[in-house]
Amino acid sequence: MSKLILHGVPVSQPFRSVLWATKIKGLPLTLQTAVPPKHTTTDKFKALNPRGTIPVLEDGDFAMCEGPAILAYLADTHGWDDLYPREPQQRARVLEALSWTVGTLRPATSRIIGPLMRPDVAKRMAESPGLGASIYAGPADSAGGLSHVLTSLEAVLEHRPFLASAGATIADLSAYCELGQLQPALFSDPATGLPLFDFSPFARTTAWLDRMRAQPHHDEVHAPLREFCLHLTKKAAKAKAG
Ligand SMILES: N[C@@H](CCC(=O)N[C@@H](CS)C(=O)NCC(=O)O)C(=O)O
Repeated sequence: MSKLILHGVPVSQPFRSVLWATKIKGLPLTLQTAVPPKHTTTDKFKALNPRGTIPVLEDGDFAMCEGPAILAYLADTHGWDDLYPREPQQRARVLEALSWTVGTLRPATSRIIGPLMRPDVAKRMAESPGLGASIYAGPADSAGGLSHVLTSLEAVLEHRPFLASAGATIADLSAYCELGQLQPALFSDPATGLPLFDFSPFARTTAWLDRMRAQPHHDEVHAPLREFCLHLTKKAAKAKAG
């Protein structure tokens, strides 16, 4: 058994980004299923991560949470300098893009996909429509919010092919796991089969998504997301049929 244990589920965006990096780098990892909120509210899980979120990484007697921080930790401890450069200004670009993903991109994408994936999130959003940029909760014009966010992404991608540099870094893995899940090939509205977002006005973003889909292990890491969407689609059809 690897001394590294990753807790979570592959339909979780930050979990997927960490799993993807370890597959790209061939780093052995033990996976431990933790489904929120069922498994993440237990005392045992809270001892590992008092915030009660996935992913959580255990490295011997050290445990940590937050996908981007886990990516940075693994890169530093395993010398993944291509994915997380050590030169201060290059590293600053990666941190800039990671901060944007967590603070700006993820709230916008989660508002679209969160309620489709999780009934408890849908309920929370319906009860608190004015919670602004809080994760999984926000204004009803969620697609409009994401369009605004992607306008700024388009401006960044005018300068370089990936978010922080000429090659993919941990920032691209993290951002793609949030945004890429809205592509129809990975997830569509289970009730209607319709795409979750129209990427066609965003040419540079579309080209970046293509570049990210071409990264090693993309399909393998994203297969569970597609399977989950198909499962929800079947469930919705069954419910409709009565
Ligand atoms: N910023 C955190 C977000 C972690 C997070 O919110 N994870 C979700 C699943 S994707 C979760 O565990 N939610 C707990 C819950 O909904 O009870 C990260 O990047 O890891």
